[in-house]
Amino acid sequence: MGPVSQVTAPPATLLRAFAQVMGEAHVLTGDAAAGFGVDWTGAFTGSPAAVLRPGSTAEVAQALRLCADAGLAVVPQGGNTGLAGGGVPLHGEAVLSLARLDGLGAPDPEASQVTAGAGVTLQRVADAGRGLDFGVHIASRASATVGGAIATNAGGLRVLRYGPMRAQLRGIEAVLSDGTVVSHLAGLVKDNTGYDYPSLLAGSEGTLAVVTAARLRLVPRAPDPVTAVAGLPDAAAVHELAQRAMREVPGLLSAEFFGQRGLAVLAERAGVAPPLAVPAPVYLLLEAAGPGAADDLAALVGDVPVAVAVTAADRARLWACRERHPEVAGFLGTALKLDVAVPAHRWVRLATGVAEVVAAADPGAEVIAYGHVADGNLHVNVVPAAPADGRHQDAVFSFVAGLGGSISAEHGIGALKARWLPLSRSPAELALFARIRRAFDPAGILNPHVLPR
Ligand code: 2HG
Ligand code: ZN
Repeated sequence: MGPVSQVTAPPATLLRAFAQVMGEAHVLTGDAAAGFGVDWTGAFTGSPAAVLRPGSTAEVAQALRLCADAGLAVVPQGGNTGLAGGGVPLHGEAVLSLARLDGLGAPDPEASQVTAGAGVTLQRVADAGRGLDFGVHIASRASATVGGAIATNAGGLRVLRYGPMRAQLRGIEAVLSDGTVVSHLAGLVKDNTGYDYPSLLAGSEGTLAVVTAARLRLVPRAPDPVTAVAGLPDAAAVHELAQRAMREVPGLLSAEFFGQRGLAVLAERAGVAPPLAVPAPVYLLLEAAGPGAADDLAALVGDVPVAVAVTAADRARLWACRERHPEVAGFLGTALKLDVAVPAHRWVRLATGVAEVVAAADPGAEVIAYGHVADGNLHVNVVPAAPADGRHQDAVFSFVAGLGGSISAEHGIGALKARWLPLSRSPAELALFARIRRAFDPAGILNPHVLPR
């Protein structure tokens, strides 16, 4: 597929046509559009050709038809909390913001499901019904939206229990680049009637179709959660305790890893209270709920130094130590967010070896590593000292590929990792990706610089 023509300033006739579809107030250009061109980390900055803010699925369809006819490339955008630069217009694309699709249906208590517009935040889904919760729990849940979380197949803090965003999908409504609306929202758990395209859209990073709504699984709200933070000597001890927790704590919801360096930065720069009186080199946060959870956690940790919390306020204090880690690198500079995963038995090698691997490429770089230990997922946040010219990705991703891992566990490929995708995917797979993509988006206008085409 050839490159789409890039229109940096759409002609006035096209802007007028967009305004007729969604109202003038929702077609932004110039300064009003600039904020949509920068990602949360500040590492990716582009200039949107225009920002389109449709208010309904029909308006999305009309807008895409106009874009396809004009050859105007489009980057769909949700809460703009992505960390791989996949949701910002780095090549003069138009931004299609789904924020106004914020309708949330009444939850269906019998099916434990709800239908949510693409612009609904994950926090609103979690609060949708009494006694119910949402399985995907991420630190940015107050801003991150359903459409973006599907497009990146977001994971987060409870994947070990409920799976990632893909596992919550019971149906989807989406618009293809020619304006065709495909909708499958009945929410049937058993439904073997052909291709599972909702699952294919999960993790497609806005390249196949624009998600406008989803039917989502809700989970019972976990009763009386208990949160514990154990101080441990090294990554091997973290891994071993997390493995035991998976086997011995039936109510386990989370197993999260962080280190003393990140904690010290958070204490100094953000006033976060350290969990233990005596600092430990590394920490494992465990959360469990349900009958016997407190006893199970106590039996598990034995005489390891631990802080335990049961009230919402105390739990929030312990969680801040982990949930605010994404901010640490930002306090020190502009972060490269490298989100990788390896098979369980290689996680210790990854966690212990990655700082050295980065140091070999850039001795002055700062590395803050933390993550979801039970998923084999490590967030390697790098604050470069040398130019961020790809050397850090080269080093970390080659190391990870050598361990049989993935260069993106839960954040996606975006612009940050595009060059390195062949480390995780074979030529045959990449060619198949391109064929799938052509079937969904023959005009080649959907996020053309993300994923192969
Ligand atoms: C987390 O687990 C998020 O906190 C963000 O996935 C990780 O900022 C990051 O690298
Ligand atoms: Zn994460």
